[in-house]
Amino acid sequence: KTDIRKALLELFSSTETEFVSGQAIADHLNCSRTAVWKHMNALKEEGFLVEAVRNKGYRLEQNTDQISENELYLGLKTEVIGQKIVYVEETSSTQLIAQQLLHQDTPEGTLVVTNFQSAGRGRLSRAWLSEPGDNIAMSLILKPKLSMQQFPQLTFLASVSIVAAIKEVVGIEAQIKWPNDIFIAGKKVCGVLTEMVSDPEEVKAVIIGMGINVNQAVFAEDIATIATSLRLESGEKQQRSALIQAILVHFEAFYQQYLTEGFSPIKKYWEAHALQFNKNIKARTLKGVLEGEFKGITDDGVLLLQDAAGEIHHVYSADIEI
Ligand code: BT5
Repeated sequence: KTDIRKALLELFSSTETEFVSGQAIADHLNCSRTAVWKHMNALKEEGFLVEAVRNKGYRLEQNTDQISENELYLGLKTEVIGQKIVYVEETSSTQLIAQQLLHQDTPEGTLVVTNFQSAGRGRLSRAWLSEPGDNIAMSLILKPKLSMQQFPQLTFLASVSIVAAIKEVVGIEAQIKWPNDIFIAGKKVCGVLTEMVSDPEEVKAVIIGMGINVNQAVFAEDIATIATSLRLESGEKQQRSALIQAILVHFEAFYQQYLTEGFSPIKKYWEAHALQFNKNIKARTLKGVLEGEFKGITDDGVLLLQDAAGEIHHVYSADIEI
């Protein structure tokens, strides 16, 4: 079924704004015209804008959701976060551009955004895949005065900001999977990558990378079963710039609260949106698999897991199975 969808989308992306007759689609897919009609309806249900005109055939509305620096600045209600935005049409990774900007002494709150990231990175040199024009790939630069132990807290801060923004703009209650994934309906819609830039004396800055599947509808084979997008979940195309602005506004509010009141209000919000909170989980660590109830996180962002014997384990690094 995903193969048919892929073939359909490929057909439409090569025809641009032209109508394609039902017969031509049927020939291309090697199926009946009734089947074509069913496939087109399925696309419609997934949120694609399908236009069907008698005697002409079908047309798929092309991507019109552009991002630009101007659009991102317009009406942005923050004081620091996103007050400098660097937009690039294409890059290997926004994390790298952020690093280069830091060498030029860019201010706190600088945001790097791209329309297409060709070599996005996850944690532990895993890949972050993103189709051009559909998604959000961005990196935010912060320069807080924090101790080494506090830095992981910024990942959680980013997660809660994204969850709040998705709720506001899309109307969906997303969940956070420890440590850095955002899930909707059991699938990953966003990943956060926090990197420190330090010299031997001090931490100089933090770069928070955020990758969000927004309007992408088809995913590469190896992530097709685990990934979803805001469009797939809401049934509607989303405007990326509106989402980015909402993330910046929520980030600034949480960040100010964090700097004055500490981590505990962030932690509360995080735990209230945590996937499998107080439920049984399996944590795959380097030393083996731990099983038990997920009891929350510590102030250092360490996962707390209570095993069957009642003992609490501190999990510093692991993949959580759901
Ligand atoms: C992450 O890593 O989830 C962090 C992703 C951060 C990406 C942003 S985009 C802007 C900035 N610039 C960068 O170069 N990176 C940041 P991790 O927890 O290691 O998860 C990676 C795993 O998620 C992969 O191994 C895949 O299994 C899966 N994955 C890859 N692309 C995905 C996608 N688009 N949607 C859902 N899952 C994906």
